[in-house]
Amino acid sequence: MIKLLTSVSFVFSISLVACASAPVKPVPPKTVKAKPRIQLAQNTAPPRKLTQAETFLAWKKDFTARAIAKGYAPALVHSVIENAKINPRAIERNNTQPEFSKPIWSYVDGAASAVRIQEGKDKLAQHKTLFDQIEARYPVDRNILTAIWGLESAYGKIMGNHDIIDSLATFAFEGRRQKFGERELIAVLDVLTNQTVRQEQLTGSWAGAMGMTQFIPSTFRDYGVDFFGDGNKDLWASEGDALGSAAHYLSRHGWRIQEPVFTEVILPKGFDYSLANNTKKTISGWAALGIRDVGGKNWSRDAMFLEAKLLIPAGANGPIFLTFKNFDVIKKYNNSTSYALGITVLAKSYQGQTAIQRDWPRGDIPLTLTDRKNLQRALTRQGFNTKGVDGQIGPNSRRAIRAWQKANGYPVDGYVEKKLLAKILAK
Ligand SMILES: [Ca+2]
Repeated sequence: MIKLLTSVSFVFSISLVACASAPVKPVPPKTVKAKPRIQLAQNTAPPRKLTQAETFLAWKKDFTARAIAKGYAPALVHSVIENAKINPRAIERNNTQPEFSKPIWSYVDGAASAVRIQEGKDKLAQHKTLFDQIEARYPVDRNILTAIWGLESAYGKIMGNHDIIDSLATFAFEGRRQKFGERELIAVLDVLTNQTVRQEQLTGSWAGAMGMTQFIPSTFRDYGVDFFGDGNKDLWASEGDALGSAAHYLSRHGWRIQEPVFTEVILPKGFDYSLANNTKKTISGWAALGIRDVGGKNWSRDAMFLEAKLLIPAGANGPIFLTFKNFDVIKKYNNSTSYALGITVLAKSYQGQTAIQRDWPRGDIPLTLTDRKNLQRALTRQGFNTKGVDGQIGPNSRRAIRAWQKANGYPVDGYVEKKLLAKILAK
């Protein structure tokens, strides 16, 4: 599920950062022609609210007309849209924002479960020739590809059996994923126009992600490959097509075969945590600030030139990382820090390597959605403006948290769990 803005890996995605939410909006009314005066005088009651079925039908007619106007074959558009049904699961998931967050360590541990590691090792052995062929065409680490395969669909065992067109039409006709739904339906029209896939193949998650690598239709259209050239891009039954497509995607987003994904580090006392997240420096630049490899090793000469960003996902008491370009490339696949860590830990596990040395602060309890809103209100009330109360901890909230920590004598790591929240609320 490669995604654009939102993570589409809903099977495993967690909401450390909550999804954007918006109230459910009805489809805007069409332009109403002026009615005869006499009717206006009589018609004083407010218009009846359309039923869901009526709104959906109106959307279908409107979308069909617009797609045909864009030049898609009318017969194709009708065959895609006419039989689309509302997917109740998609409606339900569309309208709820999860209240509870899973701690990052429980996601990362779960990603590299013993079963998933063993199955991945088996897949690497079983498909060795295929991976040789894929790596020859796209220079991407096979362990990472296998980890993506394992996390996205349990190596092809859990791909979802929803009709993708139903899910996307459901998003498109109302709610907070309207733009996504429409854009992805257009992508469906593109791939069916190209005839590289058949409409009945298009099954997947309630969220619109398909096949072993959980591609949404626009990703399928832009990055899907027919690896052995049999005329069908089969992300559901062909390992070559699925893994080749994922490799193509990572490669086009800038995967660097010679570089690691991240390296774990320790910070010197009194380190300026505000350098975390976005500041890019070479390893040599970070070393000059006193950052060291967690195991005390010296970095190689070559490594000193690599550019990296500092990641502090669980505060000053958790493991801390320098992340490289490849970390960002994995986040292009699924925009989640936990996902990028989980994929890398799993990929290293296939080779018997441990990616993270220091333990997580497992006693910490993550904030719920309500907690995050209360946090934003309390900070703003105390003069540390979060610029809104939406339960999403973005750059403004992070800045406000750091300012509060600084003013109150806490480590300025921008990390808040239940205990610190209680202290902030008590002020
Ligand atoms: Ca194929």
